Amino acid sequence: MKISRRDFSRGCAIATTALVVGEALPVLAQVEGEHIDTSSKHPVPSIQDTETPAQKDARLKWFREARFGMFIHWGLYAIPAGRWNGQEVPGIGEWIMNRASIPVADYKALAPKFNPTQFNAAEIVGLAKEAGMKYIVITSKHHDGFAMFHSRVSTYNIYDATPFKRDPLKELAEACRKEGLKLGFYYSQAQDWHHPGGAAARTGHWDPAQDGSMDDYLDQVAVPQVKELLSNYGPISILWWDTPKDMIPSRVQKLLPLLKLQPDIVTNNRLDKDKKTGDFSTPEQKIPATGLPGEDWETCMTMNTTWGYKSFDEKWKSTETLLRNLIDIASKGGNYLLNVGPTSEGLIPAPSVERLEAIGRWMKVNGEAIYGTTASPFKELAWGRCTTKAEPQGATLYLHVFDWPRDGHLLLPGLKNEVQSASLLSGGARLAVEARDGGIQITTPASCPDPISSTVVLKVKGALDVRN
Ligand code: JFZ
Repeated sequence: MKISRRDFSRGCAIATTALVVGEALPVLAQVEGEHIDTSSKHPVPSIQDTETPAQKDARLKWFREARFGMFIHWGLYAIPAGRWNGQEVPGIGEWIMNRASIPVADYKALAPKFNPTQFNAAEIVGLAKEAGMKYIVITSKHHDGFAMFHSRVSTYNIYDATPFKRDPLKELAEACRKEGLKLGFYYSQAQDWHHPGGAAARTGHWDPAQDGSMDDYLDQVAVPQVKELLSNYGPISILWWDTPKDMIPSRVQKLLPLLKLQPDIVTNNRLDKDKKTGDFSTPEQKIPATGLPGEDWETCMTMNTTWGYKSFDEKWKSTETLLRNLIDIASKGGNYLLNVGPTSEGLIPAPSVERLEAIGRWMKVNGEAIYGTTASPFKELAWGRCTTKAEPQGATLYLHVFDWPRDGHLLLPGLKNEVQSASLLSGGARLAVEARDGGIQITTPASCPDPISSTVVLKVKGALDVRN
């Protein structure tokens, strides 16, 4: 079921009434510092607060099935690529302006040098699709305040301030539509180290040019730019807010109602500082040990140690690690948003391309065991992970075997269901199954189908019954 515009406008009517409640909050804020509201619902209603559970399920359906997406961190920071005045600047690449306290005017001077003529939206979308990714989230404006799209709100954008004179977001939107991938925008709503009044985490402002009213910045830059992003690029599937520094309810209230421009949009929980709005949590660079039961979530992660391109960061994770992360995340019910940081020419670094291609080869064989699956019913499996699909007559268990059994026996402890069949996903060879130690034992061939992870498909009857 889709959420119709009519349903949504009803939601807005409720929202307008409820805003009155929100208006009392700034007063409270003065009395109690920033600890304003501890109730579970944010005082500012959003789509999430005004739809029915069934409507929410419908809106999140694609996101829950997708499991794998591409994060793109791309901006002016790709030019210094981690070095300023000949020095390697510590920390993540896109933070260089902050980490090196670069004056606004000096950083701004990068713009006329930004000419990423090698940028090819079709190639990037093709790479993501080949890797098995179902969506892309790109930095439309990171903390440096530079818009990677043709904004009419501030000339500090890739179309007006660079010789490139193209709008990569428009090109990506078209390519995504053509290939059937969803597109999301990352937007740094609070931190903006360029426009006066924008917040600066870690250090605070380091250049008087940054000083100003945060509310004016929100009204004059963030709100109209988010309006542009949600109006000019067709269907936008995710708004990925970030670092909600000083995002008190009165400020959240400026941005949250804009989501009605895209009634089907899915958002993360980084809009407000209390994490009370949004659809999904965003564990960063880590996989929660037991997932986040009852929540939708997405782990975002770098392939090396930076989001924005750094020329000297060679600490690449192996394809094995990346793929096993994806499987681990799927087995815990989450999504994996894996980052690439294009260069100042617009190219994705070769080590990232190689890894994505390798992941894609695995996904072609094993994707069925990732997409649309739900979390493992087992607490722990010594040899790997499990994902599941509930079906009318029973369930499918996908056994992701990281450590292929040397003794030819794969033990599934505590599974009580009657087994219908067991087979290898690759090639389909049938495997023998017998009851063993209160669970089942599958006989496996000697040779390991895939050293990274081999998939055994187990069909069982009835509702899953596992005694952990
Ligand atoms: C933020 C950004 O500052 C960073 O540049 C990058 O875009 C990343 C994806 O997100 O960094 C964060 C945000 C939140 C946490 C840590 C780093 N956190 O909640 O631990």
